[in-house]
Amino acid sequence: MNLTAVLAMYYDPVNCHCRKQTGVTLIELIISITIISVALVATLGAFSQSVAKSADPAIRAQAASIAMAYMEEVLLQPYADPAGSDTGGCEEGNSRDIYDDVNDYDCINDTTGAKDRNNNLIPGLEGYNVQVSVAPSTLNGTAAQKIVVTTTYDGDASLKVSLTAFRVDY
Ligand SMILES: [Ca+2]
Ligand SMILES: [Ca+2]
Repeated sequence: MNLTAVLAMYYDPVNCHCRKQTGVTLIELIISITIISVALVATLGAFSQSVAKSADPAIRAQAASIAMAYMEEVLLQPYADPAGSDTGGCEEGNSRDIYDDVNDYDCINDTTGAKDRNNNLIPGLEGYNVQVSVAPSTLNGTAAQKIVVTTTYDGDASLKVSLTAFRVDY
């Protein structure tokens, strides 16, 4: 086979191996764009759903802030009633403004909004609910009161912030 015959084989315009297309046709381009669009719509749809279902960060931060404020107030109280008449619960009933020991706060169940130390509703925080439980416990073998503060939000049943602390008799 001479050179002419070889060239004719490779450059034969009929049986051509030399004129392969290097681009894409319009049909291939349209199909590719369609597939990418469908994938993009599906991805964005899943993303927006997960964002919509997650709790608002501002509301979660506010709930945590309320829980910390209640917890701080409880921890600052004397371990037992100063009058020496501690019953192990809330001797003062629901009168938070005269609570004077840690386990008095076991009666706190604010379902109409977060309240201040004087038992007054705090404007703007009516949607938050706060429950406090105080129970005898031990911390590394030392008698302690276990305090749990739980905050929820009326507008989002999935939102729940819970803080736990131990108060020893120091
Ligand atoms: Ca008391
Ligand atoms: Ca008490």
